[in-house]
Amino acid sequence: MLGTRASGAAGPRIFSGVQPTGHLTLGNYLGAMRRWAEVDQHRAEALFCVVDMHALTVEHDPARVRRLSRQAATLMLAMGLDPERCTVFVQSHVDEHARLSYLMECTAADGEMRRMIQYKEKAAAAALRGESVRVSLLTYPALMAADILAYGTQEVPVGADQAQHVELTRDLAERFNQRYGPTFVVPRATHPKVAARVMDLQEPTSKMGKSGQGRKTGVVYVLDEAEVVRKKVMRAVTDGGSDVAYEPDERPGVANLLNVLAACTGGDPEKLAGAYGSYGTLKKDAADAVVEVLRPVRERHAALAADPAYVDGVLRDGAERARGLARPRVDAAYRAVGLLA
Ligand code: AQP
Repeated sequence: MLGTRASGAAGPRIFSGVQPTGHLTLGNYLGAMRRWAEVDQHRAEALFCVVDMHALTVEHDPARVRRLSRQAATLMLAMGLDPERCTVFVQSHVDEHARLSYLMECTAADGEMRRMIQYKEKAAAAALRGESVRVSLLTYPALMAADILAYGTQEVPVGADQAQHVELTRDLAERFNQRYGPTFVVPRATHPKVAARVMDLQEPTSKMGKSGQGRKTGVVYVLDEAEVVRKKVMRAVTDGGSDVAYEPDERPGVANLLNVLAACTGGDPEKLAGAYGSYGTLKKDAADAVVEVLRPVRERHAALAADPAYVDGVLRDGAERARGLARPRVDAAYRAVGLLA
């Protein structure tokens, strides 16, 4: 049931996405998106998606979601995704995601959804803010499973925080296939060797995250000016002791800086640790490396943002191609569960 790919090269089917819940961060870039552009689109039939419906699972401002969706799509292209090589689109433009999501909800059990770490964390945070918890926050992994399974995806390049959701997707695919006959490919998550979980520079035991209002000093945003990036990295919280050692459990702040530096320069965090005698020089080199990695992305983003008609065209073509790939499988799933053709 595999369709034709944008570029013609053979390879595994790949799908991944990013939510327009905030400005994209260095974590999004190093954990997932850089690989999409540098590796995945060249070796596979790959689809990359702004998963905008996921941004509705928490309190949201419609205008902001719209703005961030456009920005995320523009950044995907600025990071090097080439519409001639891969399919770039917006989730809500392809109805098959929502159609299949319902079947995934009918496959999943309440208990397994409630076990998801992101659900627990975000539901607790919403409760603290006095907000009600949307049902969609609980069922979000069913929609994510649909995003992946609709395309016969084999590999899902994501950061480590998404491993649990991909595991659930595997379970749902296997369960569905067992109950109703072979319909879905069982996918697997892939993670980068380093920086699979970039931590907040001010709270190095928490993931560097983009959601929530307001810009955070521990979060490097992909579109931050070079001087802002430098300041944030130079002010990163480090740990007790003054020698530089790679000990993620005991010294998460320093380990995070070493991971970021290694990811940006192609090095190994443990080996890099031996090359530094003080936190100051490590921070300076990490800041320089991040600035250099993000510079071309920022420059290309500025050029692309000035041409919204081009971005719209890419998304329109992408949605059409994605629809064509997803529809036969989703139709087959509808028939398999007993819905009339
Ligand atoms: N800190 C991170 N380190 C490594 N990878 C990360 N990713 C996200 N943060 C890090 C990876 O980026 C891809 C897209 O992420 P997402 O949009 O699904 O989720 P998010 O950025 O984590 O934003 P959320 O869910 O709105 O919440 P917050 O920001 O509050 O956590 C994924 O592949 C993800 O693994």
